Amino acid sequence: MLHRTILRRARWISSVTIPLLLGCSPSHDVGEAGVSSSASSESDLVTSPEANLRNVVPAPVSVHSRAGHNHTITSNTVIGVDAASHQARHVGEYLASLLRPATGYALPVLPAVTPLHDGITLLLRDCHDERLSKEGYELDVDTDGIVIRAADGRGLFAGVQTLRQLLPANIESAKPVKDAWAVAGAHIIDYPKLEFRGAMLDVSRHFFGVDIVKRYIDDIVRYKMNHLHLHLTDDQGWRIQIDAWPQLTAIGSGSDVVGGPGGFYTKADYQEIVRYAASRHITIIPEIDMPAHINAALASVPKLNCNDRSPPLYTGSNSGFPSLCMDAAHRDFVIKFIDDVVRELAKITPGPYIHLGGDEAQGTALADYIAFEQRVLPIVSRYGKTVIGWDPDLLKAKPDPKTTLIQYWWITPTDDALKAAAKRGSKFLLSPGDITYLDTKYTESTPIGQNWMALIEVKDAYSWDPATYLTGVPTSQIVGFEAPLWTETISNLADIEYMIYPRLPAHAERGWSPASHTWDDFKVRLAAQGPRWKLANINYYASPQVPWPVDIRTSLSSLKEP
Ligand code: TNX
Repeated sequence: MLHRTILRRARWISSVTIPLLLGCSPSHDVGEAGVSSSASSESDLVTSPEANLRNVVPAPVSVHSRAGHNHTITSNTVIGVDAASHQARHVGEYLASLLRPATGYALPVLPAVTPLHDGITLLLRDCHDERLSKEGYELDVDTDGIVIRAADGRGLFAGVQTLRQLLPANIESAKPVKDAWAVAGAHIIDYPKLEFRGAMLDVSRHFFGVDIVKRYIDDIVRYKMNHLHLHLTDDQGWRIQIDAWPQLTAIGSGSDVVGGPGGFYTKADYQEIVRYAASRHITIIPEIDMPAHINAALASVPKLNCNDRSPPLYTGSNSGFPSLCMDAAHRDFVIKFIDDVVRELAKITPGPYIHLGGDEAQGTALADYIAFEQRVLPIVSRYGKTVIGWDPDLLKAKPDPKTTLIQYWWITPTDDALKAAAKRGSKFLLSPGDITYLDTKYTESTPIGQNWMALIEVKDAYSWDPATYLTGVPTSQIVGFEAPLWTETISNLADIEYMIYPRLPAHAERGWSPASHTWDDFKVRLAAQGPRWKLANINYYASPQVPWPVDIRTSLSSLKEP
């Protein structure tokens, strides 16, 4: 495998609607034609309910307009939630919290059994249609009100994200604004193509506090993402409290990639993140990267080193040099250390996964790497979790497909090792570095970010289908995708948002929507998101590839370039 320092030198630059009749659909009339995805004019793009209906990202599976049946949210509107369900109530409260600031309306949340007059009603009901799945929903807008139906809180939550985009962009304002809060009459059926749609935030190279992580969660749920991977440890910092090894945070958290103050999450902080994520139907995946990318732990615990001496904290951007010591004198100590860390982390992580890294272990001999992984991967299973590990590295250890999910970050989708792993039954999470890496510069002149693997403009980010990306691996073995944000060059919220917008919505659509959508229809819908980001105070890269509406183009200079 090529190492990334070599790659740094040789850079690669590199609506159709589907009407469906679902078994659990209520019977009702829907409009004739599907809605095509191009706005007719730029002002239309920003304002009309019909344009909003055309411009949803990710594009829903099926959209039928009901012309003449628009519904307007007013000060009398109520939010109805399935009387029997906590989940529906939580989603209803969340919806109210989204709509109250801009509308200034009370929007009381009331129990409901059937759709409420002048209401936005969220109903759960038996729905055995496989296609609708747990995250699918149906959304009906009629003169009398709006109804979202789903089999699960996750589906209601996804439907709420769609409804948010059906409202005028002004709904993103934090302060009351005068607007006609009209939503186009419609019947929408929607569900995801792939079950795992994730983002990663590296909190080791730069540490980001709980509030920024919450904002990141709010950023990714707009586009129906459902997993957040936290890269909690690396050479530059250890970011999670472990009671059995207090040195990890007392020493190992005290710096970052540029020698800044660093920081860490207490268990209470981490649990607060997990709770906030769960309230938005996001699963948190914690990563403890090993046996390389481990200098912060080596700096904290001398006996993890073969010479029993801790190196200093590392403040550069190189990788691959350190390794946990696996010689006969240290092996048991190191395994006990890992067992403690995984046990404590598993206890505060309700999601099914723990990520053990495994990437770029150039400082570990291959035989030692294989022996290490074979010993360590089962620890995660013992604590009831599925391991995720980075590949191409981890496949060298032939991990058990039943207990390990392979996160593929390399850029050779025809790789024989992958095909062989697929034959053994492995499942894959896709993060090809030259497509999904959110720390990558858009162009040579992007002021932050890396360029060692590629330059990734928004069109490049949209130019793949995770379901069919790996040659010779059936779609049934692709769980989904994850877009990682490494943070060597990224140090604050404005930087984070500049790198994820607008590429994250591109990946989100590739993971959610039918593959038939094209860049040409996507770029128009993406453009319509710009005013929403601006109103939500989200910093973003105003890519020249996107036909942003005139009124935001003229005010782009007010956006902060990091
Ligand atoms: C590679 S990809 C890494 C990270 C870096 C990133 C920078 C992978 C699993 N490891 O450690 O932060 O490149 O682009």
